Amino acid sequence: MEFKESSLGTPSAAASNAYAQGLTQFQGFWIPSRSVPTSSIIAFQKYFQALDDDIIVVSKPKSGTTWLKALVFSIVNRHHYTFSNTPLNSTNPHLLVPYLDIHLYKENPNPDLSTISSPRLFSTHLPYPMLADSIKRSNCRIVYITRNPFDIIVSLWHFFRFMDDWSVEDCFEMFCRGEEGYGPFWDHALGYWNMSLEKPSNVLFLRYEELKEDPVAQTKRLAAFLGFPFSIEEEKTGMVNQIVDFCSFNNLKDLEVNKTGKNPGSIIPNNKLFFRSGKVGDYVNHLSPTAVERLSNILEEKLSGSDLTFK
Ligand code: PAP
Repeated sequence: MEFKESSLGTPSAAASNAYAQGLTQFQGFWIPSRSVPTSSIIAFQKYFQALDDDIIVVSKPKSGTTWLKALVFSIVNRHHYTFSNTPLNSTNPHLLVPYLDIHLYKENPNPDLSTISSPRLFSTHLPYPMLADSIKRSNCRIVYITRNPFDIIVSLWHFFRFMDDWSVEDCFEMFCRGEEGYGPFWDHALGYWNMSLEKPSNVLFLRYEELKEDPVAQTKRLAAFLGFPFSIEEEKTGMVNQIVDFCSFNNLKDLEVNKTGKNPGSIIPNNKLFFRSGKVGDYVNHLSPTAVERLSNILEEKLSGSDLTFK
């Protein structure tokens, strides 16, 4: 196993960028090892035993994870809760669909997950090659969400301003080098893209922009994939729309827990940071056309030979 500390291009950027300084190259990807020690990844890979009905939400940070967790939780638990008593009213989605690496295997190298009721909902930002073998061998379902990388950069830059005095250009440069949390971006996305083609009943590949464009259709697609399809009766009575509305940016961001709450044990100072603007295409306000062209060229090269494209 190879470890390598991140080195930023310029000493001044390195001095001010705590996020980048915390990156460690591990098993071919850049891991934010302050929040995800490599020991917790190793423990997860060694001990996690996937069950066939497990559901695992996967993403790179800032791709729509919080939104997808809320949707998955709502779809799977819709017969257990109403919209007035769902735990989502008082608990941030990240706690309801916990991270295997950032939470569970960090707190305890071999946690007892046997008491969690089925289907168990987990999440991770880890790339496909780093998943526990038991996941790859099992029949469990992986839902992957990705987003156009330009908006990811802007979202990431804003997010880490709570601890980093960095510019959007610093963030952009790191991204282009592939040197950002769980990056390179293209290798992360390609891993799940290829698996979604190879094992379509086990890996669903979603895009933030498609979810924004037609949330009802994508939520139905998601529910069917998860094995919790909406009945005709549910569709008629508006259940899909209600879930979509409940999990919308405007509704979630205004819940007290997401306005003023903080997840216990998290390095993130408040849940509000998970809800910034929730828009597609905000990058045009922050990245120059030259920068966009440069990253587009990098992506074209890195994704060549695959059908994977980003809007
Ligand atoms: P995470 O990796 O830290 O969990 P993640 O949830 O993947 O972050 O992404 C956060 C982005 O999703 C933010 O985008 P922005 O910075 O461009 O605004 C956030 O606003 C957006 N987001 C959060 N919840 C929703 C939602 N319900 N609908 C749409 N976008 C959302």
